[in-house]
Amino acid sequence: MNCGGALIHPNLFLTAAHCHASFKKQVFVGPVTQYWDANMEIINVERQIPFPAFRELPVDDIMIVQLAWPSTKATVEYNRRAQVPAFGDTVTAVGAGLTTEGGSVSLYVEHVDMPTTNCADLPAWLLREGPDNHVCAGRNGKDACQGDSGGPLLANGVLVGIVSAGIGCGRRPGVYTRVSKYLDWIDDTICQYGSFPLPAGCPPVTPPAASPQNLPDREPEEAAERTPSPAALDTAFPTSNDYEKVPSAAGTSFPTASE
Ligand code: 4AZ
Repeated sequence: MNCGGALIHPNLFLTAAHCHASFKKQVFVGPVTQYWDANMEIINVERQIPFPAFRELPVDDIMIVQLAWPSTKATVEYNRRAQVPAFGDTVTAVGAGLTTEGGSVSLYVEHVDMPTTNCADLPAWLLREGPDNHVCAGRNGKDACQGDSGGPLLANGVLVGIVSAGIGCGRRPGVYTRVSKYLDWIDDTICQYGSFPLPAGCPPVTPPAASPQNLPDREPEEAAERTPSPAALDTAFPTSNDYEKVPSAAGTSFPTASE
């Protein structure tokens, strides 16, 4: 079963850590349906960055996937406020997963509006971290289902949750990873793995000046004779190398329909 995700930076999307098997090689970016659509972009996966503490669903079920080149699709704003969504707020789950429990996958990206609900009537194994790390929402037939995992839960168009787990579909509230709990990690990961331009809040990228401390541990005369090989420069300045590589790859490999 496939998973969804939400683009939070041109080359990074947010999804569930338990979706790692779905995002190994390539992803479709767009409003993704089950059949080919000329608006979809096909982009290779560069790396998966699961939240470091993730072990098994539904604890810390959050991951960022780095694309090999940036998407041209619009990114979604992610929620920065711990008090959002408030209890009872209307939230919207988006995905192309099953339309009913045990049913068939949707041919279209669909969405469902529902109120956030109390997580307390879910079994303990679903809420091992306590409700703070989750948003619970839905029931009475309004819910995410298999195949929607990793996809967005929105409040007023802002990403507040990630489809994570549930008991069946439409019977009990669904469990979503609460995005605002992982804000520092998301911000840091964007600064570390995002394509340029980076968000204004990222530390400035200044390649370290070549100095004896940056060279391999050798005798001074030997180090002075050494000219750094291209490979050594790659390791020393990964960010400037990325900067040159990413835009040209986007232009040549997979032109989009609009070009
Ligand atoms: C799943 O298996 C899944 N009802 C995701 C969400 C829900 C159930 C199952 C919520 O991906």
